[in-house]
Amino acid sequence: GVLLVTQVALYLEQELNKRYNLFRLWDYPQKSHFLTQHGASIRAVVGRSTAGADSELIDALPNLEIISSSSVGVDKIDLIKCKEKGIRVTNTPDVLTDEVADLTIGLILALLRRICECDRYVRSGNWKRGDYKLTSKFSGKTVGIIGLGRIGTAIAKRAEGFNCSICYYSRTQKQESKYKYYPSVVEVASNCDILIVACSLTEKTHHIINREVISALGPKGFLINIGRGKHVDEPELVSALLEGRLGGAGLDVFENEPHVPEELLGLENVVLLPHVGSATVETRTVMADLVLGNLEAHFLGKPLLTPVI
Ligand code: 8YV
Repeated sequence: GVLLVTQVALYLEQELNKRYNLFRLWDYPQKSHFLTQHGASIRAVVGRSTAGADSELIDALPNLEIISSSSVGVDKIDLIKCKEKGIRVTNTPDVLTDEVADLTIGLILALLRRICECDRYVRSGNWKRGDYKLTSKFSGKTVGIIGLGRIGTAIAKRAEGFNCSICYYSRTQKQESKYKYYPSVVEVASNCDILIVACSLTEKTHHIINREVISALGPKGFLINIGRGKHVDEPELVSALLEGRLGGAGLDVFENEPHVPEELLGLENVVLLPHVGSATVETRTVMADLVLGNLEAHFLGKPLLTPVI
């Protein structure tokens, strides 16, 4: 059996249902009851960024062989436990890189040029009462990127197209990169106009955007988060925005999705998106095919397409 731990694209769910004996965890209001009854028959778990497999779930599935996640981030999976137990884990890298990088540029432009607010201005009829206020230019600004991996690099390439200077922080300097490296996030924040979070979520990157970083970015700086909500100390971000200590924020992710801090809803200098970085028909379809491909490879005893471990 295959256990789906959260709702996924309909196409993926239908394909899983065609190929396997599929259990949907949400069909069982009493999770513990489901696990005692069916736990031993589950050989694979399918999840995504909203739900994976924690230590408790893994322990309840004695015959689990593989976890295939429809996401590049695997922060909801207990990788240490999987390694210990020899459980394989796969994700969906590369296929969503362009999509997330495109959305990041969209978020920057929406935030700096206030595109969403402009749209509301026209719809409300306010244009007839006078011109819209002036906004901020993107081209030529300095962009700081946290995490120069696949997605960070794709964002940098796009920002170069806008004549931006690029600097970055990552655990180690990338020798092959022409961008300016700073060995700390605070230094990047002090030296850029737009700070973008594009690293994976680990214990080390949890709250990597804290009060000190926000202060370094300052009242003219903009924060963009397309990583995970937990990269940012959200209460600190909210108070900095409310007190005018940060210029603005473009957020695709939040600490406690789908809950967004109430205080942000009334602010004009934020753009709030419902975690849609990879959410196009094209990309979600390729992601689904990769999830299915990994499961198929595993059950045929072939090498996994995109193994994490
Ligand atoms: C999605 C993501 O939210 O890939 C990731 O890590 O956060 C996104 O692509 C998602 O898991 C798609 O189902």
